[in-house]
Amino acid sequence: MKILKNPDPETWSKELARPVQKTKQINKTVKPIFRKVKRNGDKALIKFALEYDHVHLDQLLASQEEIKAAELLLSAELKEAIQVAKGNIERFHQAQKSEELVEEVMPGVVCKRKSMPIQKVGLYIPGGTAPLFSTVLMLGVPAVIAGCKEIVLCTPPDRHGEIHPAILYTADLIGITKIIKAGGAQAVAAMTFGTHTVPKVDKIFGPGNQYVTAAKQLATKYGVAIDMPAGPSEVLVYADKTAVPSFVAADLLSQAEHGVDSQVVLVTSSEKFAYKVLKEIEVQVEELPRKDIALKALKNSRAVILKDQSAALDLINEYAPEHLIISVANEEEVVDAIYNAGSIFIGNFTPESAGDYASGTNHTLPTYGFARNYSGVSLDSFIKKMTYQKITEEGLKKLGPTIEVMAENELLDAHKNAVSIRLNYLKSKKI
Ligand code: HSO
Ligand code: ZN
Repeated sequence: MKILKNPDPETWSKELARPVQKTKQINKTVKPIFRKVKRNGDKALIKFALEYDHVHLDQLLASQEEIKAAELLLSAELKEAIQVAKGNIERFHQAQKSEELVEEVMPGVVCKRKSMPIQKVGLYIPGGTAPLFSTVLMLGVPAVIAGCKEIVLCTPPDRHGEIHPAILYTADLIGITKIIKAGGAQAVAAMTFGTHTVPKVDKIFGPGNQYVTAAKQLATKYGVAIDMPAGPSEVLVYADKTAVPSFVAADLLSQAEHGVDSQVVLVTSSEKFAYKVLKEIEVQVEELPRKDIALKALKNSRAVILKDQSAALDLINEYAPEHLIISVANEEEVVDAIYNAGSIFIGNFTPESAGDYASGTNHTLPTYGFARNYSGVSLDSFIKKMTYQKITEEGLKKLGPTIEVMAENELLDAHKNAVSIRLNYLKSKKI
């Protein structure tokens, strides 16, 4: 982890640049995959499973027997943990429901706004080195609460053609029945175009490797929406002497273990504190099964010493971290000064892992500085808002002339006529 002492603001963006993504090369692979899935549907998915997952699949859809069997493979302890997490995530996302809005803006002119679920959604759950069953909760729970009509989940099978039992169990617990054994860009392509087994969806959610990310971007070219441009996990910890070095080290490592291209950042006013954290990292990383990954991620990572708090706040807002942990004495003041962060964790006893798994907030968050202009996933991500209006005769008499003069000045006479024709009718009716 490189240490930066009071770096000049001019150098911040360069010094804290995230690892670059090789998008050009990746798109070269992803585009033909899209073409083949579009043309050959299920057959292409089976072929790609053989090529990339090294398994021959007879069935792409996970069977009810497989789903039920998964439950028997999990410990009671894990099942209970998943249920507790599900309860909290449900509670927080249920609370995000908003009332229908009705406003009579003028006598006889009533406007309404109402939430409508996106009808068909696709959830991508990565397999590979870490089976992210927690992501099934983070995407599935709000999709169900929103009332999405069709929820399809794609996840890559292992070499035996199986899906991790915790992913199957969690999906089943939420009520997701369409679980497809497909991973990578081909899964995203299948949800984009639809195949015999995979329904075409309106919006695709979920994290994934660079191929999945590129595929999601490509899906938008075909009219499919995506949750956000996703990148590797990251955390920024802002800590002073009231923080605990071993806690901070553990938090930094918790995101460093996600992937070699993850980035973690420590910002602190005290150089001594920074060294204590670095020492703790050295000790703790030794014990991690994913030590090699974490060590590589630490190479992309920085400890920034900034004596001046207002400079530290500027740096955090400029960096716009996916996760921000605030462990300082004047935490409230600092929290209020942050306007760019995906999700904020406050105080010494709020590890970021809490939000990753079980506290209730969503862990699908904007990375790569996108916290500047994107929100994390929430109930809103599965909803669109529709507006309605009803104008009475009286209402049109009042509002009509306003519309007429505006239309006339935009040189759109047909627009004007749509009002005038009615006003004339009302006038003649009166006589
Ligand atoms: N920190 C990840 C989410 C996750 N962590 C899943 C553990 N499991 C992205 O925010
Ligand atoms: Zn995590």
